[in-house]
Formats: sequence, structure tokens, C-alpha cells
Amino acid sequence: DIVPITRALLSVSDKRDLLTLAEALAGAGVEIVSTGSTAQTIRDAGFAVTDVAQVTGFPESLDGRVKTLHPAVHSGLLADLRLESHEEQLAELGISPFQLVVVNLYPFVETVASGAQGDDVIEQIDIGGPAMVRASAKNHANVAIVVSPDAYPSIIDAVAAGGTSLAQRRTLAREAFQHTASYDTAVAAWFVDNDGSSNDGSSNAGGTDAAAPASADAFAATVTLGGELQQTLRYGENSHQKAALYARPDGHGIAQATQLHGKEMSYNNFVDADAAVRAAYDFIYPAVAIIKHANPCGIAVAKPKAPDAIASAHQRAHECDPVSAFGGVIAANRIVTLKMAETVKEIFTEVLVAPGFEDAALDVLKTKKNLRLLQLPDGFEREDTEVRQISGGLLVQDTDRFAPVDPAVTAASWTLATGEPADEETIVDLVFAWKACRAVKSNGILLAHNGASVGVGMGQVNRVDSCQLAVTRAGDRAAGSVAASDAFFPFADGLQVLLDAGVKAVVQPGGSVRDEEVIQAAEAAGITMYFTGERHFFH
Ligand code: 93A
Repeated sequence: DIVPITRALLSVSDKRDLLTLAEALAGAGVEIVSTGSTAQTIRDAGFAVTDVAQVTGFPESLDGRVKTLHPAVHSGLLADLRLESHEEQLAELGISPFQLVVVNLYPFVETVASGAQGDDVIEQIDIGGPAMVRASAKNHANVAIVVSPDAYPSIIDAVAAGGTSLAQRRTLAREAFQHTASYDTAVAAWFVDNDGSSNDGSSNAGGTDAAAPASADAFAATVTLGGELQQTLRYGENSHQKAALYARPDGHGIAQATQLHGKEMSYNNFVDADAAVRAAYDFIYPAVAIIKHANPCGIAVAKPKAPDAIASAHQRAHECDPVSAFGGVIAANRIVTLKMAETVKEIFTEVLVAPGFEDAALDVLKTKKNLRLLQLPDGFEREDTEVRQISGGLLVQDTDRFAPVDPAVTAASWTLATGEPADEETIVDLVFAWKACRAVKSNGILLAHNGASVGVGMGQVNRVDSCQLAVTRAGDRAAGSVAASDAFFPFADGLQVLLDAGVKAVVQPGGSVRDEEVIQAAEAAGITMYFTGERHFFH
């Protein structure tokens, strides 16, 4: 599965280390094809380069909007040379394949940050770049796709070693899709922030224009009409309440999950399973959430490469609060392994919900007569819209979501309120805490260490009590942990509870009128505090 590199396509806005890479490629006799200013930079340094216009036979046009969007380029990116038919077609068309594609995109985020407006921002929405990135990533069986200069050294090594390995190309492909996803998220966020209607002076008192979620009418109609009766339940939240489950015909959620084993699902089981999945699926890393009464008694992630990552995430989620985890509902965002099953078996658990189970894991879990095993449907997804009934009507809102991106991408949008910038490990923990905290009913405070919650304060009507609860639950694990708060600290008192317990870094939305007082308390304790600018209430 080693793919030697003979032809490379380079098209980069960020020219950092470009010439180091070009030198290595040229030295190895690789043909370099390139766009406008990338080609110019390489040529000026004295290396041979083919202009993309020569490959397409078509000039770069519309002020650069159309450079690489051409079948002569994309066929060379998408041809799957494991297939003879693709090889034959390329030969007939006179197109040569690429084995390496190096693209980084128009600097959209930087352009917005520079204060640019309107068409100047629109022009920085890269179209051809993401098309090449996605095409090459899809075709990672044949092509290595590089989206960041940070990956150049490993590519230079691969060139010297005779080619890229499948494992390397897969990793690069994952990073590539991550990259285009967060790029588009940034573009969409700009549209939200620059909604044309909010600049016309007619804003409401809150300063933001209210907009009904797009699907509200349809959703409200379905809910009101009842969807389809899926299952009558033994009773509702309490035994004197009748209850049933109605499912949306087009849904792919908990309501459509398959029960593989165990007692019949109860009303409360469904509520908790939904909350557990909501928590576990906020992470791209393998994650486990253990829920009781819709609140987490433990959430943890594991590095994808950790041995038996999902079992490790479960173990550490359980250790957060073993007392509360008794009788809990567990959700995993990866297939349940034998090792995880063996641990779960020892703990009284109401429901275990996951995208799948290893056969051996099922065998072990099925020895527990009452344990309900739920398998999520293929293509599991949460609704885009959330509905809650109030007397006389329905409240409808867009679902609160986290972008599924690497921790560094999440943290890049935060501002440092006080203290030294956190090191990489602490950032990863802070991002974990911030995401995990969203699974906590407000007021929520969550302390974390090494990708696992160590103390959770939930559902209190003032933030000081939530802080106290989190610190008490964490015990001696509070010292050296990081903390997240779902909303700002209205006074320094809550934060002070965390500081006294030895928390080393805090992430919170900021935005209180007393932020200064809160920052001073953090500063006096010498800790690092980030503001996210975004609140995640959960009621
Ligand atoms: O304007 S585009 O959306 N259309 C394209 O066909 C295209 N091809 C490459 N943007 C396009 N690119 C982007 O140009 C790349 O993603 C890269 O960021 C940039 C490199 O252009 P140059 O080599 O002229 O600096």
C-alpha cells in the first residue's frame, strides 16, 4: 500500500515552508503542478513547475475564481488506480494522476479577523481548494492530501522512503475532512454574525434579530399530529402516568434504536438514554457518558489510539463518581468492546446504548438479564430542532451543538482573560471540560483532569452551590484540575470556591458586568482563564 510520488499538485495560500517542500520534491524528480502565485514562488526559487493552466488548457479565469475546477485536474485527483478501468480512461483522456496534493485554503478566518466586510470576505471563500482537498481525501487509497505545512516534514520523509503508506494517507484524509468542515463552519458562522437583516436598524431590544428555526413549522406539525405510535410504555415518569413513545418516520435517533437485550425500555430510560447519547456524541474522540436523572455522573474521552480506547473512556467516566453511577444509563460513541463489556457487567446499569457491540461483548452483557442494550440506527443523528411543550403550545429552538472539530480548533476561538496561555495538554482538558459541561443541567460546573470529569456540580439555582458541589465530589482530585462553567460567573464568589480548591485553569463564557472582579480573583490566584464568548445553558 505504498504509493510512490511522481506528480504533485501544490496550491497554497500560506506559503510557509513551501520552498523546503518544493526543494525535496524537485530533488526527488517529482513533477510539480501549481497555481498562480504558488507556481510563481516556486519558479522564482529556481525549481521547475508546470502551470495548472497548461494542464487544463484553460486560463485561470474570473479573477482566480476558476483555477483548478477542471476535469483535467479532478480526474487526476479522483482516479482510483486500483481499478484497471480508471487507469484506461485516464490514458484515453491523456490525463496523468497525482499522488500528492498540497492545498491550504484562502485565509477566510484571518480576513474576517482583519475587519474586512461584505464582498471582500465573500471573495475569500475558497471553492476550488476544498474541492481538491475533499477529492484527494476521498481518494486516499491513491493520493496523499496535505492541508497544513506542519505535515511537510512527514511528507519529505515519505518521499525519501519511496512513498506514502496507507496509514499515513488515511490520517491525512481525516485531517483534511476535519479541515474543510471547520472552514465551512467558520463561513457559516460569519453569515450568522453578518445576517443582512441585523444591519437595518430594526433590531429588537436584545440587539439580536430573532428568527424561528427553519424547520419549526414542519416539526411542530409532526409533533402535534403525533408522529407514529411506536410503543406504549408501562408507565410515564411515575407509575400513575400513562405513556407511549411516538417516533418521527424520518428520524435516525434514540426512538429508532434497536433493543438487542433486556427488560422493556421505560419512559425514564428513554429520557436518560437521549441525554447520554447527546453527551457522548459531542466528542470526536472515543467518549462515554454515564447519566442519572438526565445529569452526568461521569464523562470521559480517550485518545483514539489508546489501547481499547472506549473501555478506557468508560473506566475513567465511571471513576468520576462510582456511587452515583450505580443504576445509571451509559452511552458510548464507539462500538462496545469485550473489555468495556466486562467492566460494565460488574456495575448495576439500566441501559447501555452504543452504535454497535462486538459479538464477544454482547455475549458477556447478555448474561445480565435486566440490562437493556440499545443499538443506535445507522446514520444516527440528533434532531436539528428541539421542542418542548408548555401549556397551550410548543417551544421550538435550534439544537445547541458543538462543531465536531479538533480541540485546537475549538480553543482557537477563545480569548485569554488572564494568566499564561495554557499548554497543549491543558487546552485539550479545557476543551474537554467545556464540551462535557454542556451535558450538565444548569447551573453546571465541571472539573476535569486527563480527559475525564472528576467533579460535577449540577442543577443548582446559584453558581456558588454548583461550584461547591463539583469541588466536594472531586475531593482531592480538585487540586490541579481544570474547570468549565456553562455560563458566566456573575460574581467572583463561585470562582473563588474553585480557586480555593486548587483548580489550575478555567474556561467560561465571560460577559458578566462584573467580569473585572472575576478576572481579578483569577489573577490573584495566578491561574489561567479563558472566555469562550458562548453560553451553553441546558435546562
Ligand atoms: O478561487 S477558488 O475558489 N477557485 C479555484 O479553482 C481554486 N483553485 C485553488 N480557489 C482556488 N484555489 C485556492 O487558491 C487554493 O485553495 C489556495 O488557497 C489558493 C492558491 O492560489 P495561488 O497559488 O494563486 O496563491
